[in-house]
Amino acid sequence: MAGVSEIVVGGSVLALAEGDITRFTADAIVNAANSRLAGGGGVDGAIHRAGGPSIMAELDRIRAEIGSCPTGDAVVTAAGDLPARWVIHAVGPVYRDGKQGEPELLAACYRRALELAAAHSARSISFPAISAGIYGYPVAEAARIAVSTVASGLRQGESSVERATFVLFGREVFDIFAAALDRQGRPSADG
Ligand code: AR6
Repeated sequence: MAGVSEIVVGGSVLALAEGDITRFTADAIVNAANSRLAGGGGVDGAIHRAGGPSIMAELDRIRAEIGSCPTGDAVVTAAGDLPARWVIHAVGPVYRDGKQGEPELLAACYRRALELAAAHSARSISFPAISAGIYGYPVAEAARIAVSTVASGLRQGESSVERATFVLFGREVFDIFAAALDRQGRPSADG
């Protein structure tokens, strides 16, 4: 399935790319972190490996200050060796059955990441499919929430973000996001 790979929302571009987010240049890269901000596998492991130890050193300082980052929230560090200025460490929910507030928490962490990007005057931001790996969120549902939340954040128009890109690992996840973006881009979904 081809699907669309970008749409214009509120004067900004919402795009999809397939690949490794650590190789993708953007002002801000979003990490799928855990609330301990302790690093881990998946995209979190890749970001710390590629970005180098300065990112964890900064998270150590943040942890000393705030303890942990609640699910649905995010914190910002510099991006070390990554092709970016900031990493926004967003904490998505662990998926149980979808009735434990997971949709709201997933939407909250995308909204928060966009807010933090705007607070740092970022013009471009890249997102992974938060919660859709180790945290077990069904990908189609995670994609629908991700695309609609970021689209509505961009549509509000006061953001510095001119380009938001979902950088997706593997063709399968890309195609699922493409279907969600396609639905979002239709006039009826766009309001
Ligand atoms: N670039 C882009 N996407 C990636 C990359 C990459 N380099 N690597 C993996 N993905 P996950 P979660 C995709 O598991 O579900 C960690 O241990 C992956 O295929 O990284 O939010 C944290 O510390 C999937 O589609 O994040 C937390 O404890 C998506 O990124 C926990 O995992 C998200 O998968 C967070 O789990």
